[in-house]
Amino acid sequence: MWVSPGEMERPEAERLGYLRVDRPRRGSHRVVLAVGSPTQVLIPGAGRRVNLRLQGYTATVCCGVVGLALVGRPPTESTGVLEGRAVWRGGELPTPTLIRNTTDPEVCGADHTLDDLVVSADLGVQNVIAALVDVPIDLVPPAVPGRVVLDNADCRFSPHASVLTVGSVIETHNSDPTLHTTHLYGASEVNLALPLEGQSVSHTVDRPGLIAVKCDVHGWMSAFVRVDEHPFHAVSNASGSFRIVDLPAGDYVLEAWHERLGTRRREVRIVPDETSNIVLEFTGER
Ligand SMILES: [Cu+2]
Repeated sequence: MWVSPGEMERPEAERLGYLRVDRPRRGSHRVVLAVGSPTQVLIPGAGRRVNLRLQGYTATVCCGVVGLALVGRPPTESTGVLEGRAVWRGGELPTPTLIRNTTDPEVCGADHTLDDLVVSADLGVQNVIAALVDVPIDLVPPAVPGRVVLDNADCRFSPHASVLTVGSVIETHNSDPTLHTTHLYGASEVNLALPLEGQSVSHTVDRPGLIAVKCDVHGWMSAFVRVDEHPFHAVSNASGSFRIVDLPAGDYVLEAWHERLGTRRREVRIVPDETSNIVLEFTGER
């Protein structure tokens, strides 16, 4: 993309994040784009013709640029949709691990499962977390923090698997008349105690990665949260299906992870205004 000076006034550039080139000089040189998630680069008035071309994480700057500002992806960029389904291809239908419970049985009941492998009658695998990996930073839209309510209900975490972007909030809630803790391990580490029924506690996730969630009181309670810098991720539902929308057209690698069945990586191609489909097969071999 080539742009000319004067497309943005300096105050606007500073509001969006101004990256100064300290020693502008004639001729071409490269600048690392250190802020934001840019795909469009606008040059505040430099008093002369300025050309700039995005090359991934760097920009090539010509002719004495004094600075540049970065803005988000234009809304007109071509996008597509990815629909997928996680299926069991490992033979006999598996079942979640059963737990005989002796902790708070009057509240939690006597039997539980780890919710660690839920397969539908037509072989769809639930709770597979699918996400694009190595997404170029210039294709990541401006962050929109989200929220997941992680309910401690009937001595289970719900939802069992979820996805968030960096800066989002995990709001854990206790729907049971007993003490639960929401203990996060991995990309975010904190132990949130919920001694009272009806209580909620919030925690902001500030790093990408996988978070394993456990309750210190009830060992069978578990959940997983994947945090990404981008919103191109989803969790398979009860029929094994997932859908990711607003994907910039292009070729990507999709990573699908399941707590018992392991990881699958597949290449996917996103075509503008079309829906791409993918089937992820799990056989029980990690
Ligand atoms: Cu608990």
